[in-house]
Amino acid sequence: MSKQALIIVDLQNDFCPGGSLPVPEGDQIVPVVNNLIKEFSEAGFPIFATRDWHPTDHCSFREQGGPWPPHCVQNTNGAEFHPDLNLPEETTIISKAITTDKDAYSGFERTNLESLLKRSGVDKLVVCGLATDYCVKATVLDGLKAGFEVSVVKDGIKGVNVQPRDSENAIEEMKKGGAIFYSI
Ligand code: VGL
Ligand code: ZN
Repeated sequence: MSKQALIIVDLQNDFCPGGSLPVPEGDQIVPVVNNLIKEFSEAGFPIFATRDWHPTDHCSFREQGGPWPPHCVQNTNGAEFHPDLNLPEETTIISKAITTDKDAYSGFERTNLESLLKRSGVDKLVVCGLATDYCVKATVLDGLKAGFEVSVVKDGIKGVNVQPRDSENAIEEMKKGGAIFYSI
C-alpha cells in the first residue's frame, strides 16, 4: 500500500488577506486544509508544513532589488502560520529561503524535505497551500522530479495572479508534469 504525506505549502499570515504579500482569498483554503490534516492524522500519515522564513534583508525584497515587498521575516507575526490552521504537534516544519543571498520557492530547495520523506518510506504526496503560481507549483514540480506520485487538492490552493492567468497556467504546467488534481 502506498504511504502518503500531506505537504502544506506556506500557509502563513503574510500570504493571507491583511498580510504584506496577500494571496487574494488565501485564507479561504484554511478549512479545506484542516479537513486534510484531520484525514491524514487519523490515517497515521505524516504531515509537513513548509514556510517562507526570510532574514530582514532578504534578496527577494524590493529594497534589495528583488520582486517582492518584505514578507515572512523570521520570528515575526507575518511569518507565523495562519492562526486557524490546526497543525498537530507532530507536524514537521520545513523552513526555506532562510539566508540573505538565495530565494527558494520549492519546499525541496536546499531543505531536507526529500530525504525526510524517503527515509520514512513515503511514495505519494498530497499538496495544498499558497501560492498556486509560485511555491505550490515549484514544490509540486520538484516532488515529481524526485520520483513521488503527486496529487494537488484543487480547493486547497490559491494563487497570487500577478498576471490574471498565472494560476491557470501553473495548473496546466503541473498537470503536464504528471500531477493529479482533485477536490475534496
Ligand atoms: C511565495 C512569493 C514570494 C510563495 C514566496 O510562497 O508562493 N511567493 N515568496
Ligand atoms: Zn518569499
